[in-house]
Amino acid sequence: MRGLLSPSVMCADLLHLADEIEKLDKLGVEYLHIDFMDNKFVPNITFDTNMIRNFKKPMKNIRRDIHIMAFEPQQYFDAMEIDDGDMVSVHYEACDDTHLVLKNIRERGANPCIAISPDTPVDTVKEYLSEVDAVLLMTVYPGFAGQPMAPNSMERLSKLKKIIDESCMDIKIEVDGHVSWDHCGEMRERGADIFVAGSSSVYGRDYPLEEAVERFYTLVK
Ligand code: S6P
Ligand code: MG
Repeated sequence: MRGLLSPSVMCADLLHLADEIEKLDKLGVEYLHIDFMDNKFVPNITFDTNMIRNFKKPMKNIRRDIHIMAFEPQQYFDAMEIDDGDMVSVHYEACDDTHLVLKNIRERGANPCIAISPDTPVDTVKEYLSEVDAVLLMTVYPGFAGQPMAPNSMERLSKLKKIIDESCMDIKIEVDGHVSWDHCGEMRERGADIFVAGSSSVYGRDYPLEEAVERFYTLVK
């Protein structure tokens, strides 16, 4: 299966979001990466829950890939209208009871994912593998687009791939943060399946969106 693309909507043209989403949908892009922040777990704010709910409107085939960078993420699920078709990542570092939060996502018919920040040991995810469909490996510190890659990210990715292979479970690896033109190919080789593409690739404004998407798929096939 080819590498799957999840363009980060916080890096898109914010004044024309419906058009941007429609364009990605028509291009056959798998996911729309939506960052939600509470200004506590991370020192920033992006889209509110109302907007995240409204992102559904222009979507036909593309799916929401909601990355919640917030403490106690379950408090936002109703307002975001999380349901089947959504992929939802919650941070291990932000949940009191991560098992319960992942179960809540599953019960809504969505795909639960566990996210880990760069300073969290990769081994931490072992305990959750039977409850998730993907692990989101942060390759920058959560909170902002346009950052350099966090140290040891490539080694961490290989380690995560080994852990998942050894588990013999069907779990995808999503990489998020400085997934650049220069790094995405190596990330694919090291085992990443889903690629969050932001200002360092698809939204770098160096190519028109259609061309950028095509170029990305070629690099991660
Ligand atoms: C960061 C967020 C990410 C960014 C993405 C942007 O807190 O979770 O999803 O949107 O990293 O891409 P880039 O290429 O600017 O790092
Ligand atoms: Mg993200």
